[in-house]
Amino acid sequence: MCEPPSAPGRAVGTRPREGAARSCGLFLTFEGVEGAGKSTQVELLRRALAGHDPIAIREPGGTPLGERLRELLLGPGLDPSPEAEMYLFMAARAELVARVIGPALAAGRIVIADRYHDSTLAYQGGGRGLATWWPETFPRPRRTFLLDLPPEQGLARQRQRAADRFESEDLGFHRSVAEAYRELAAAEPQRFVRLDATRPPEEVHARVMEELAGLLPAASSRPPTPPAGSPR
Ligand code: T5A
Repeated sequence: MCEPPSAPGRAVGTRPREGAARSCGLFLTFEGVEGAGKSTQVELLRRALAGHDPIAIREPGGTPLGERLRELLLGPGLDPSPEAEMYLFMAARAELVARVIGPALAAGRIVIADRYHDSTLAYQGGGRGLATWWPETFPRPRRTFLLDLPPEQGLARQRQRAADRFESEDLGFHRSVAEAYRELAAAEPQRFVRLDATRPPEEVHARVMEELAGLLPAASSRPPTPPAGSPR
């Protein structure tokens, strides 16, 4: 059974929330600008690690509440204020941490996330200019793969489909997001792995696998979970 990490002194009136404090599984996240290839890499990694029965999730989403918030956040019409937007992303994440990520890590599972809290730091912090922070109850990923791609190239990859609320932002916004990601990676070089996302998907995936050598537990004997009904 996993042990909770040693907790620093906690302020009166606060308590660790369910599922958030324990983290003995392996938590991996993918980040980057629009169209950088995150979903492609999450799927390649999920298949490569099938013997470990990993859990793949996307943000915002991954829970009934998170999927509802995703519709509100990405769809047109509501145009929330920047601060309201930030708290809605974090509410979806709090639910995902409590219901999926925390319990999975406590059970020793591998969790692969298509975006996580670094997206809030980059988009709402860098893009919208808000003051952001890392909540104590959100587990830190062991590795975060930052797919480096000039924003204009990522947006060009998405042109075949209708743009959501974020893809419709101007290039200056997306450049600020990209710059924020670079700063986040520079501040935590032991967690972030920057990958050249202009390379073909299989090549990027091979670099991910190289980086994971030594981090992966021995393959589990647990039978793979069928895709239907999985959190992603
Ligand atoms: N957001 C999210 C916030 O503002 N704050 C937050 O806290 C969070 C969590 C999410 C939006 O919400 C914002 C950020 C986002 O704008 P989303 O629909 O989930 O919206 O958008 P993205 O996460 O950006 O996902 P995308 O599907 O747009 O991009 P991906 O996943 O990076 O790219 P992918 O894999 O779908 O690939 C895009 C295209 O490129 C091709 C693929 O085949 C596909 O056609 N491709 C490549 N082409 C060439 N070379 C490669 N290496 C390629 N890899 C993929």
